[in-house]
Amino acid sequence: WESVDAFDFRDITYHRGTDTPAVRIAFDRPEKRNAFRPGTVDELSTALDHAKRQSDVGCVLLTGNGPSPKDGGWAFCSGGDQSVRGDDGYEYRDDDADREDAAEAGRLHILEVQRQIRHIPKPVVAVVPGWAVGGGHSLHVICDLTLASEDHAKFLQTDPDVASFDAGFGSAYLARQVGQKKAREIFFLGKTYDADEAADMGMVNEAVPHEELEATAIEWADRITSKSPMAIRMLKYGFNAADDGMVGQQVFAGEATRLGYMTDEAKEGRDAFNEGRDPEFDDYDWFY
Ligand code: 2NE
Repeated sequence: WESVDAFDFRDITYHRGTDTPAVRIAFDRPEKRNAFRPGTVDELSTALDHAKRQSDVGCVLLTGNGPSPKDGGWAFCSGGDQSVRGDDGYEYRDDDADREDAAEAGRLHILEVQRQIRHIPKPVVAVVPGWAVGGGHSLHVICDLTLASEDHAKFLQTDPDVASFDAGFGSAYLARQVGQKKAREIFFLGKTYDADEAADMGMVNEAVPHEELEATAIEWADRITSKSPMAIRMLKYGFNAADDGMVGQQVFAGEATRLGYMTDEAKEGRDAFNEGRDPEFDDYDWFY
């Protein structure tokens, strides 16, 4: 990996593969179990937007750095930082308040990041080295794939303990993955599951020994990026479409439009308009 020089992030790290056309975005607050505060979410959003625009990058690995220097604990992400939770969302406080773009109102813009992950035209893999909790659990749920450390990964929903509720993708999309009864168990009983249990119930793709986690993640990125970018993009949006309503249709249709524009038939439509003549579509078949 090499650091992406364009950014000077504080709460995340952002690297690009030297041999693999992938990026690695990592929460970097291990002493807080990688909880996110508003500035963390801003940085994550910026990195995801940058990754989206890199046409030579085909996969995003989202993970959490560790271990904690305080106690050696590992985390993917423990959700919203409760110490900066105000009365209407999460607030820019302390050194977070120095940010030029700090908003006055409480923020819940991790939900915007969920939509970024959902819509970025390349697979996002949650690489879970430790705790995935609350809003951090929801982040792994929305990622396209989840790879977890069989030694340290733990999955837990605390939303109702802190009077929060991800009633969107974090729960409803989770139910698509593990079934309604299990999803309700995860939220209503708040049990902790290890990586093997999470894999058995269908919300984790694979559990691997901790020391193999990053190497396996890179191997997955290599496999993904060896395939057709167009096919992977269309498949991601196809998988999304059924659950995303008209927005899912719109995103899928946008990519179909792009493919359509690449045809001679579409070029004829464009050229005819620009040349001020009637389009000549006789050479193009009515496929069946
Ligand atoms: C994550 C968990 C289960 C870890 O437990 P453990 O025993 O391994 O560690 P510990 O000692 O609890 O945590 C280590 C340090 O990290 C801080 C702790 O306060 C502690 O700090 P110190 O005492 O060492 O100073 N820490 C951990 N998680 C934090 C957090 N989320 N905010 C602030 N500090 C945190 C255990 O720590 C835990 O249950 N954490 C809370 C999980 C949680 O409830 N998250 C919020 C859910 S709501 C949400 O994320 C959300 C949403 O659902 C929708 C929109 C926006 C946000």
